[in-house]
Amino acid sequence: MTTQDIEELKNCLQNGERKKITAIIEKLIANNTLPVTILNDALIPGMTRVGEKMKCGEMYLPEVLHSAGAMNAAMEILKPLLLQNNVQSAGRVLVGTVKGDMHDIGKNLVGIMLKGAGMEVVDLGVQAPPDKFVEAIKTHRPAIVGMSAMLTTTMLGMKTTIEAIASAGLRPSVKIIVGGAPVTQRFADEIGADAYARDAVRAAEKVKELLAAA
Ligand code: B1M
Repeated sequence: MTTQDIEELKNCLQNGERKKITAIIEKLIANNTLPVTILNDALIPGMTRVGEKMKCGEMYLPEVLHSAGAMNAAMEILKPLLLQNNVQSAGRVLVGTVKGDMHDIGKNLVGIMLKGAGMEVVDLGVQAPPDKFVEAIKTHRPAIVGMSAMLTTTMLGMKTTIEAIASAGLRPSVKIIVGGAPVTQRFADEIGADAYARDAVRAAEKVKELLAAA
């Protein structure tokens, strides 16, 4: 993958060009570029650039939605390729974006990496309130619960969710991992999570460690 390919992919994300981004990715795959390289070298930095432009008022919400649509279209192509190594379930993981937060691209990526590492993933979707996590733990009995938050306001919902899980008497039965752009190791420690991961690849590694220690 050349620097020109990378720049083109970033531009496609910025301009929300679904057809073009899928065509470029298909060409790169046909030329044996690794899906994880496309993801890490072009798509994630591309979305970061969208975020920077959003922050300084160069891009507005409707445009960012188009960017998210292009990212999702790209992920549709990469997902089956990232899952190719899928093996027998190494453990069940419940994932969700917390209450009030509708960002799901990062959470979906974490889900893909977990599945790729052989985990069974139950996805609660976005804007999942604490009681939805509690009910899902009762129903699905996961070993691990993963929470995602992208806003400084909604990340506080992770604390509330951990408290709700504890109040329901379910805290000893699960290990909890948290992540998302504003989340840090320090915050994870403060709210009593068992682990924090900066990105989806590290999330899958941390979950493996948690399962091994359980
Ligand atoms: Co929003 N948004 N957004 N947005 N958005 C951010 C997060 C923001 C940083 C942009 C900015 O201002 N620079 C900012 C948050 C500021 C803050 O709180 N500090 C922001 C804002 C303000 C908002 C709104 C409030 C805007 C408004 O309405 N005025 C609004 C909130 C809506 C809501 O949730 N209630 C809003 C809305 C939206 C869209 C709907 C338009 C869209 C989301 C579409 C979707 O997800 N389907 C959107 C987008 C796309 C973004 C940015 C540009 C990109 C997010 C993304 O997908 N990144 C984002 C800017 C940015 O992040 N730089 C921004 C790519 C993705 C692969 O990375 O999600 O970080 P990420 O996930 C990573 C890691 O964080 C980690 O691994 C992933 C992969 O490596 N990770 C985990 C994530 N979850 C994890 C869980 C784990 C472990 C690791 O364990 C379980």
